[in-house]
Amino acid sequence: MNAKRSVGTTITEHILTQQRTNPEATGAFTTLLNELIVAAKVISREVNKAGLTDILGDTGRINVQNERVQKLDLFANQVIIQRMRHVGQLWCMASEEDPDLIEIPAEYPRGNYILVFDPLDGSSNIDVNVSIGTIFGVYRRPEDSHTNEVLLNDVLQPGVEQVAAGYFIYGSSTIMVYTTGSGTGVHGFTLFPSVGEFLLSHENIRIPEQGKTYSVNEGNYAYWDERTRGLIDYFKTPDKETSRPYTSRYVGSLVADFHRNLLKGGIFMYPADLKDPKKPTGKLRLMVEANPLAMVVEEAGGYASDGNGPILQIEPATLHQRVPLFIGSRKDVQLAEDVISGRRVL
Ligand code: AHM
Ligand code: MG
Repeated sequence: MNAKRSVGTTITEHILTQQRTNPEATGAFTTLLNELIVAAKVISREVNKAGLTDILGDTGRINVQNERVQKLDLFANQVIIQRMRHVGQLWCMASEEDPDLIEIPAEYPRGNYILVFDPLDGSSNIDVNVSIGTIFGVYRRPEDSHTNEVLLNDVLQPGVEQVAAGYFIYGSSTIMVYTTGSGTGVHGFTLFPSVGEFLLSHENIRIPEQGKTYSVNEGNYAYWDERTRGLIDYFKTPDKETSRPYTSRYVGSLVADFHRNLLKGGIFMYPADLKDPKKPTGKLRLMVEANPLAMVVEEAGGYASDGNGPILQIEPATLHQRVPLFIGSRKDVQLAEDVISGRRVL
């Protein structure tokens, strides 16, 4: 697609064009993605007026991760579930906000796709007008699944099995970034509120091989092991030859931190820490946060690791399992993996 023709390309047009290049495509996936986009537009509208309505704030309910659920999280979760359950393309869904799988009610037809999502990531930032986002991944129901029952095992697939992944970022503008993998590229679309359409704004995003930015919550320094501390110290230590020190940027919304690093280069880290001995594996969730962004970053030429190997190869054991996450520019993440795994001593 040349630059001239891509001006004004809507997301729907883009998905349809991609669909036509795949002779096996039935249009089911296009329908699914279109409905998700409608849900995101509704969430975006609500996020934009959050400061104006009493929807802002805390419901007092505690979610499955033992965190307080804010009203907008609940709203976003409901919007996605209600819009997606009737499209007829989904076998089931899984959300960060729900402890169990979300089944498709009997009155609606079921399909063969599985949608996993974090409806509103970065929830601690809702009240303070900092960017937040929706993260999603799409899988196919395993072909050897013959029962009519929805099984957890259908969903617990490694990230490499995703057929699509992406996110919506509700920031200074609302942007959707998605990929369908297999060399189709990562593309970004900006919502034009006056026309209510996502238009192609970032075609074929490539993340720089190496960045100059590191993003991590350094307040956790005291809870990290020696290797992790050494790694962060490395990024901060001046060295002309390797363009150090790196710049530190950390918003506290994964989508926002990831999106900046995707466009400009850099590494985002949420390492394992010893703060809560019951959760020695970091904070972020494999299925709804790490895997979708890992698919995006790898398709854009970057890498995502848990400190030992690729995020996308991890066989999930539970729906809400957490994982250490190092994600971004390939060289930076490879270095992090080498250090965390002990293969390289700095
Ligand atoms: P959430 O899903 O409850 O919003 O939590 C995930 C968020 C990420 O967006 C962000 O990267 C991380 O938590 C920030 O955590 P911390 O405040 O510990 O730095
Ligand atoms: Mg989240």
